[in-house]
Amino acid sequence: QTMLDDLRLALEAEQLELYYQPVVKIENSTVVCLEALMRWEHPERGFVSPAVFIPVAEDSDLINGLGEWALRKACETALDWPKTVRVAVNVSAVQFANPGFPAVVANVLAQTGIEPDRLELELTESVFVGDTDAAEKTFKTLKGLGVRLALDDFGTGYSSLSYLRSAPFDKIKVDRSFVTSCTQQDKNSAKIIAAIVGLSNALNMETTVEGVEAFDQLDVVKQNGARMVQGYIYARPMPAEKVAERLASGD
Ligand code: G
Ligand code: G
Ligand code: MN
Ligand code: NA
Repeated sequence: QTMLDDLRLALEAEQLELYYQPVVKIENSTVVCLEALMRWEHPERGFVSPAVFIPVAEDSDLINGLGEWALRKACETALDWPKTVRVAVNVSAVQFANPGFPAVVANVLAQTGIEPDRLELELTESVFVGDTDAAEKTFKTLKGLGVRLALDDFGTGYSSLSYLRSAPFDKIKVDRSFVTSCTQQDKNSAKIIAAIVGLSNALNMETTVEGVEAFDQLDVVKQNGARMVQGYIYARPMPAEKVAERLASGD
């Protein structure tokens, strides 16, 4: 039994789960959004990271079904939250390149009834690899549906500023590697964070800095202009029941 076979069965048997990690406004510690992250606990394999199984799914058409499941589940779950709180869903570049993807998003919006601007799709720069005309068309269609678009893991991979010129992003998510390395010794990472925040502001986009784990890191990113962060310092990804508790407790 290959991992792909097991993953197919897991999707059918509803053995996959979505965890949610808060994105927090530093100023008042309020949760503005939660990022959905897939979790898979297999009876024999144990916990398998999405960093392992997403690439397996991407090698087959399973990524489309898997992605659609996550979109629908995340939107259904977010309906229980205050309307001011958004939900972010990661979209694989393979899923994004499927011509049927915008229709899937439209269906999920219609079927769940969630306000489109409460759904944020997280895309990485890899969506631009390949047919860029097709990618731009998909971006336009998605914006037309009213959903928000975030550029994930910014600053790593094939970062090119031209992507920001050609695609209608609402938010940039600064890759956590900049936070990991922003210490007293390494002043460059902090300056890069400041520059990305400045760029993002100039383009009327929001910025979330990812991977903040410690108070000294929070101080540095705050001093460099960040207003929203996501990281273990506030919360680890948690099951939906915990999210409801946390949002109800008001912090
Ligand atoms: O939460 P964690 O660190 O385990 O996630 C590892 C990687 O898997 C991250 O890059 C994350 O974006 C990706 N990932 C998690 N959930 C999903 C999902 O639902 N869809 C896609 N495409 N990627 C996901
Ligand atoms: O979608 P993306 O590739 O950005 O996935 C974010 C990943 O980062 C998730 O797998 C999540 O579990 C992980 N993560 C979130 N906050 C932290 C953090 O503070 N530290 C570390 N090491 N990982 C984090
Ligand atoms: Mn993400
Ligand atoms: Na990221």
